[in-house]
Amino acid sequence: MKRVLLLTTGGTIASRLTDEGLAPGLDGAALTHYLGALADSYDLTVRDILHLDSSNIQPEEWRLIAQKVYEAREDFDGIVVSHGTDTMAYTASVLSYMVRNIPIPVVLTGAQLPVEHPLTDGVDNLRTAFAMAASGKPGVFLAFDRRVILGCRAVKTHTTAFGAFDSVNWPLVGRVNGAGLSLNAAAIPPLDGPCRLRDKLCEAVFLIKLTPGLDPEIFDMLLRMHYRGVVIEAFGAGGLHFIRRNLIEKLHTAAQAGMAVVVCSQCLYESSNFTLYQAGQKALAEGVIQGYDMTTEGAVTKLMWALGQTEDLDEVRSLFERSLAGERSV
Ligand code: ASN
Repeated sequence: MKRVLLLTTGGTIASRLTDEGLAPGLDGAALTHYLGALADSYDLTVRDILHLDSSNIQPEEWRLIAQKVYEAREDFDGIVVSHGTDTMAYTASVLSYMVRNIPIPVVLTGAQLPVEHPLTDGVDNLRTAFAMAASGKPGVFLAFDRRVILGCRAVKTHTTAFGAFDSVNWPLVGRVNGAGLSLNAAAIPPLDGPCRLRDKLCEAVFLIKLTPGLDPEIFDMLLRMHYRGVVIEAFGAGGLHFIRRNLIEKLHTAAQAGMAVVVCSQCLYESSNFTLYQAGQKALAEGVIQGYDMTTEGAVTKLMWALGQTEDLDEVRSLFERSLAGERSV
């Protein structure tokens, strides 16, 4: 029997109705009760580490989850982390960097309906997550709606549908069907070294979604607030406005002040290409880093992580030129 560790953190899957709406109230023992006979298929250990709606999961909680995962890596064949869906893609992305090269599967899952609800999707999602955790395939993954997604490529795209997550710019890692759990080996990046816990983060990273006419003074405010990194979701393949309100000028100011700027597309699918248009090339000339086909969640957490590892902006740039866990196509 495969040794599987279930780390619980809260989320809808573990929620109950309170006077103030749904809130996490069930522990891991209650979750496993709903697994029924499935729990007997694994040598299961349960550890409750948090009881939070994932809106309250922040860098402090990411570090705790990463530490618990890292500590358990040699004692289990796989780890399942139950987690709220709202910020699960951020946690999955940041874990991909913090416990990079983890030698076992780490699988995040949750639900759109509490496990106590008669129509819950939670049991099904846990089933998929346990099967992936027992697969022997190393990496950080997200299991939902009978599909397995590479952690740093997952995006929450639906508020209530059971198929809440998409695998963005990356093939599905696995699917559950009549053949069981069918895995796509090509979608699982190979390990490229030993696993070390690298959980230092720089939380001073801001995300800007450009809107037509956005006031460039936003950059002055961010510098005054000591932000060290900014991810800009720019227009289309890669463009920022520079007439009347000159964002490019502010990119120059930001670069001079030592701020790392990553530019992505606000389109969910396909890659950025800032060389295509004048409105993108001008940004590249100011030294911004391209996000290419990374998800916003993958880019924001990578920037927090990279700035936590080094203060040298050239090193940050070189971390973005590489794929650390499959987060960008190279
Ligand atoms: N608000 C919940 C959470 O993220 C949503 C969910 O889990 N479906 O914790």
